[in-house]
Amino acid sequence: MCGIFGYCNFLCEKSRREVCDTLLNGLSRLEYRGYDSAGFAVDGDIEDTLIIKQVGKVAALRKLTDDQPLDFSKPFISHCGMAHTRWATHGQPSQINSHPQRSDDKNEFVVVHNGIITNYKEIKLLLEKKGYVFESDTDTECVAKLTKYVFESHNKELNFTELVKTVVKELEGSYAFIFKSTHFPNEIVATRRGSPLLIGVKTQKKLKVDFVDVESSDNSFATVEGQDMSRPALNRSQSRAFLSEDGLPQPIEYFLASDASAIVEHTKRVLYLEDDDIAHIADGELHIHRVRRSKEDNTAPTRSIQTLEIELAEIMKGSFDHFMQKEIYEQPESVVNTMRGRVNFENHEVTLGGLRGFTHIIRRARRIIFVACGTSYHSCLATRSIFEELNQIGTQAELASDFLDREPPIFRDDVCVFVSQSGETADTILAMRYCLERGALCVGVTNTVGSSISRETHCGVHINAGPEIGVASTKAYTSQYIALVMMAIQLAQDSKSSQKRREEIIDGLYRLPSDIKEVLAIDAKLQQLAVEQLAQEKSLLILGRGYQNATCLEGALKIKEISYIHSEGIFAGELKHGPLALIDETMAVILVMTQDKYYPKVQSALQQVSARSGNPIVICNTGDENLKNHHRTIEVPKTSDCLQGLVNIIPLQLLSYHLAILKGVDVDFPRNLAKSVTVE
Ligand code: G6Q
Ligand code: GLU
Repeated sequence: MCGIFGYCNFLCEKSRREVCDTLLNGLSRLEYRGYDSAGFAVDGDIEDTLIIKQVGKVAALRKLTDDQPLDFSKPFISHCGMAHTRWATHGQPSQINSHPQRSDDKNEFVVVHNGIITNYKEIKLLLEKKGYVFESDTDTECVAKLTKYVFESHNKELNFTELVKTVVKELEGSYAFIFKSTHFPNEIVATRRGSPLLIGVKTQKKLKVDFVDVESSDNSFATVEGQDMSRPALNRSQSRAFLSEDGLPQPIEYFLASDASAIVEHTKRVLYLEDDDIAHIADGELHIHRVRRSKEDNTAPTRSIQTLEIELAEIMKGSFDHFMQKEIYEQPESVVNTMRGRVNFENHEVTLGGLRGFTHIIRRARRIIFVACGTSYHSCLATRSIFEELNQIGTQAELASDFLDREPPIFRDDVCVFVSQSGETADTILAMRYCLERGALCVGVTNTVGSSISRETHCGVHINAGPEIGVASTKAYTSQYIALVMMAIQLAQDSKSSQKRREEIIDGLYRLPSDIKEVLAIDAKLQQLAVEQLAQEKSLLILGRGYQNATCLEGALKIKEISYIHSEGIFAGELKHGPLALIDETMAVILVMTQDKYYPKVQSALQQVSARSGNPIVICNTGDENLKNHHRTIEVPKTSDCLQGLVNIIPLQLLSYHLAILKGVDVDFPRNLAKSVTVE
């Protein structure tokens, strides 16, 4: 989904050029999240708000900015600006549909939005009846115009926080917003429900405390129509975090963003907003309010200011041409990071601290239900059978969207595991909340600290893969896979019968980094294969069986999503039930045929394909002379059967990358896709 970025400087002078560059650079860090158009809002010269926005990527916006007849040297001792990269959900990518969206042609209220307002049509109808004229096709525009309407309905008496509180109470759907207004100069208000938003804080001196109070206010609210109401008595506690020693306001900068990759180069001190938080930045202070302050609101009374663990280098490409390539090559390290401090290779033990106190409950589960989307779903498929083998608990893998469509029965003795790299995928979040409501124990497996899934589940495992910027998931897949294998092992650790099996798997995990390096070493051969034998194909079938079912689905997804070549993963056991009709001398086939108990059955699939003049490329274990002498092969090292998919996916990741390059695709920004799909 899209990227939101906000920048506020207080008592530290910045030129308009510096402000615009900070906003533009922030957007470029978020561009992988959605990038069909971009824009920002800054102060003009006469207490007005300037909006500069453009269809296309951030580079186009940067060029448009440079062409503006503005005095870029103009200094601002205090200023609030905001920016947005869009991944359209309502209204085609176009200049007018880009964000910020505005309330009127004077830009009295401007807003940037990540998410979907599901009741925007009703709001739009109400406002059109009140005489408002809409200029865009977006859902977001109704929020900007509703803000103006509410402000005027209350004789312009509401303060910025009260105003936004009143507006968001009328909204349904998911959002992260930043609001800016000419009525509230040098202030911004940010709020979220279902989409991520965090705030970085940068000060010259150390902060006095590392948390911000959530300010209580009484329950009386303004309403949309200007009814009588007691002005909510906001108990504006002086936010202790931002006072300097002498109690005077200090120079300070705030960075708001959809994720940490846009903040880390400025500061590592960040605060994660919770759903229904309203953050108000004014006079150098950050105040946190709640949309609804009531007894049921069991969020913490403060928001801690945490220290980011990621480094700037991690979100840069380094010597690689693309983030995806970098992340494929990072896997020997990222898999170690996933296991670090959790696997004791000497005594063959796994300890996942995030499950502490819940392991005994999970062991008694009636069912284990994985729920995920896309690549994350494939990591569940890859590990489902080792869960069943080691723990003798029925384990199923569900696609979140299908799960939500079916609304299946879920019981208190079910354990539901939500796997999500971003931790913000709407389908997976909605499925999680469905299961939470029904009393199931919910486990989160994510790569993003502070994400909705990691915060709302009862317990969980952070896969520690480091930020994954490339839209096509690679290192997150292998780290999710390993995290789930570690979970399966930990759950079985009190059983003697599986002791040997667990030791064999843990020894395989120990060798995994070198196994992956061995495959990365044949990258040039894979590139040649792509150039000489696959680049012209219109369609590509990938066959696998058993543990390799997931490999063939994941390999096919990689190829289709970044090279746009149609590719289909087919369970080899299903070949004769229909797909075999596709096989002839022209159909490109990759067959995953590494050594495991299914090998003889995959052998018969190979014979079926060959008998129809198929000429598959076979992914096999190094030294499989039989296959090497009769087929084009990609040789990979052998490991434990349930881990072999971690090795077999590497050549498919590399092949998809090379095919995309040959097709001239912008690998890190594949068309129509975004890194995190935070809408249904
Ligand atoms: C795959 C894509 C995509 C992704 C899903 C789930 O290469 O990245 O399929 O896996 O959209 O995303 P999350 O893992 O963030 O929930
Ligand atoms: N729904 C809004 C739109 O289509 C926001 C999309 C986004 O999150 O980028 O403009």
